[in-house]
Amino acid sequence: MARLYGCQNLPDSSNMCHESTSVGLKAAIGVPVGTTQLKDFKDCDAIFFFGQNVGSNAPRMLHDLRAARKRGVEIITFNPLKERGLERFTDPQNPIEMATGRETSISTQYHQVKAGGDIAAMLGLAKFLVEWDDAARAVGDPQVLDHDFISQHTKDFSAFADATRAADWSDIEHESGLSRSALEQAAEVYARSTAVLGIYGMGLTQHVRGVENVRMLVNLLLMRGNIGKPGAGPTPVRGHSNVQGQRTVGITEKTDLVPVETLKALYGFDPPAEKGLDTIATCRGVIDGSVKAFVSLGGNFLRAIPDTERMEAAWSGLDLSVQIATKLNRSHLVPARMTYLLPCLGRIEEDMQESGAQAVSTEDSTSCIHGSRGKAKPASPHLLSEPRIVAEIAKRICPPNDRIDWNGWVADYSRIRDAIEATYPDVFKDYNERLFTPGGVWKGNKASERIWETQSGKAEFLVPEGLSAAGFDDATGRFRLMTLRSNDQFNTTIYGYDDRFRGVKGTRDVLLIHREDMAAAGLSEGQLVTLESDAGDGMLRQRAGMIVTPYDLPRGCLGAYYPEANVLIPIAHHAQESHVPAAKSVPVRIRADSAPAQGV
Ligand SMILES: Nc1nc2c(c(=O)[nH]1)N[C@H]1C(S)=C(S)[C@@H](COP(=O)(O)OP(=O)(O)OC[C@H]3O[C@@H](n4cnc5c(=O)[nH]c(N)nc54)[C@H](O)[C@@H]3O)O[C@H]1N2
Ligand SMILES: Nc1nc2c(c(=O)[nH]1)N[C@H]1C(S)=C(S)[C@@H](COP(=O)(O)OP(=O)(O)OC[C@H]3O[C@@H](n4cnc5c(=O)[nH]c(N)nc54)[C@H](O)[C@@H]3O)O[C@H]1N2
Ligand SMILES: [Mo]
Repeated sequence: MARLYGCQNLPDSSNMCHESTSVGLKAAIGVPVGTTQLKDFKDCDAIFFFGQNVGSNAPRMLHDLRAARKRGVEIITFNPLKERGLERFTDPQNPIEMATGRETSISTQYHQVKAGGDIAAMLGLAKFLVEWDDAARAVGDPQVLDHDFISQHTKDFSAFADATRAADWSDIEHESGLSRSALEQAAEVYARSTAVLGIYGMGLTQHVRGVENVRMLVNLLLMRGNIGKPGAGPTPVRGHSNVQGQRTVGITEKTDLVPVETLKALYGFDPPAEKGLDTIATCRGVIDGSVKAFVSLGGNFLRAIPDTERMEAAWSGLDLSVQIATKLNRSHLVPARMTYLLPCLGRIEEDMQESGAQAVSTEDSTSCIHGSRGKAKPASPHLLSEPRIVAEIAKRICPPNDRIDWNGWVADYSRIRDAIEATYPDVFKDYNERLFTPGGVWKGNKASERIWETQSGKAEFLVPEGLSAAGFDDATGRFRLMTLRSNDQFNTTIYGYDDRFRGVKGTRDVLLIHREDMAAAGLSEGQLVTLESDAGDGMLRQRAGMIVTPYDLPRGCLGAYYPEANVLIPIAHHAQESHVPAAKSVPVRIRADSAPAQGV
């Protein structure tokens, strides 16, 4: 509908999430997604785990981690916070563990890296490896790096190796917040492991240098050939059930990712040639008035994006807001000049169309595509499905096109899948026949076969520009704020006020702070403070009534909950290449509240 209408302004949740992965992995190894599958958990002998809170946000993976641990796999974690699920796990399906309270400890090493300190930490690991390798080769000992792989498959290794040799240990220690000896312990594990998974989440992607974070992880993996063999490879943990799949079928603002010629041939129209708007560009467009209308297919845009107050104020300037959703949310309460709330069926609900009950499909983090058929009775007989709503809008706004059978697509979704297959024949061969394959249909992944669809045809090392991913300088009184999810929320939907693994109860207005930073700032536990953005753009952004809560995290770093803290993030504070809002290192200052804030 968007392309026929003539625009590909398709901002989506991926723009706020793993776009740093899509950009970074594509440039480095030629695929925008992870190279691993679930079976790789059974073949790895070490896991390097960066910035993902598995216990709350990907709990099913705890079983794979636990099984790996039981096999003796080393799990080396880098996270500013001691996340409970990464420390230890009691298997709810194991009667003995449940009855005895026995736990499996998960991480074998836990490194509380500074927020934004991962480039430095990974450079430290790489420096050890290069230096050990230099020394070993000088005396004819077995090499530490996989030089066969490096010379056959990669580009720019020597520039990267030189950068590690030149890096200064005191800078690495300062920027990572980790000691040289701690990094040495981690590097030793990496050097002796033969198959390493590099797992990561928002702790790497949501930084000004989030793309470099991802590419540093790839650098590390490439050094010992840890891509394209069993048990090894970059493993981004995605969020929404179909956030990866929607990209695969063309939801993108980037023309070069669209099969323009195929669309032309199939449907006889000229798809837009110019780049569309991503999430950040959309925010800017709403503020400057160049965006006139917003159609939302799911999500809670106004709550998920940065700069909440500015964006809510600008929203009323839109001519039109159309919100297609399964549940009411905050974005629905902020009207444009004309607003439509269109409730729709959800994926678990039965979706009856002319040809019978319909199925949809999703793609998971491991590039497996699964069919999904709703079984629950719809909340109301009046609910329409998403394809129906989109088709009805499209019929009214798109230029007539006799090659497009909107009604036929809605009557039978397998015909939409036929069209997807025709558009992407390699990925979606025999799509309908294979839809319900047990375990899903693996989409295939060229990098996992060591075929590199990059500019150079090789996997590319990157020399990072600097050691900090934060994108701003440290200054007295300036902190790095991480905006986090609690256990009792799913993104912008808050289910409860407890965060049980972190020991937070009854409120979300907490400010997690190191005890010594608290003392140094003259604050006391339980005191109310205001957080103020320190972006230096002259705009006042603040959140009052935050409860000072001493916590085990690195000095200079703070934690608060998303989405409440989004008011503090300037729109301009985003990953350079991917435009992911840099929600894991926001420059802020703390001001003591004179009077208790309202509502606390
Ligand atoms: N229950 C539940 N599950 C979810 C979601 C939810 O809201 N609730 N959301 C879904 C979605 S859309 C997504 S994208 C995923 C998100 O899942 P995660 O990727 O786990 O995202 P966050 O909860 O934001 O937490 C990021 C983690 O990174 C750490 N971190 C912060 N800054 C840094 C840093 O600079 N370096 C390192 N190494 N670590 C850092 C934090 O301490 C935290 O443990 O979860 C998905 N699953
Ligand atoms: N500060 C900060 N900001 C962040 C993040 C962070 O870590 N820190 N994380 C970012 C990330 S990773 C993400 S993914 C985004 C999430 O941003 P969004 O995707 O915008 O937020 P959600 O809360 O997942 O959206 C949930 C809403 O989607 C609708 N919905 C649910 N299911 C369906 C469906 O099947 N169909 C339709 N049509 N509607 C449905 C419901 O109305 C529900 O209220 O937030 C981003 N924002
Ligand atoms: Mo996400």
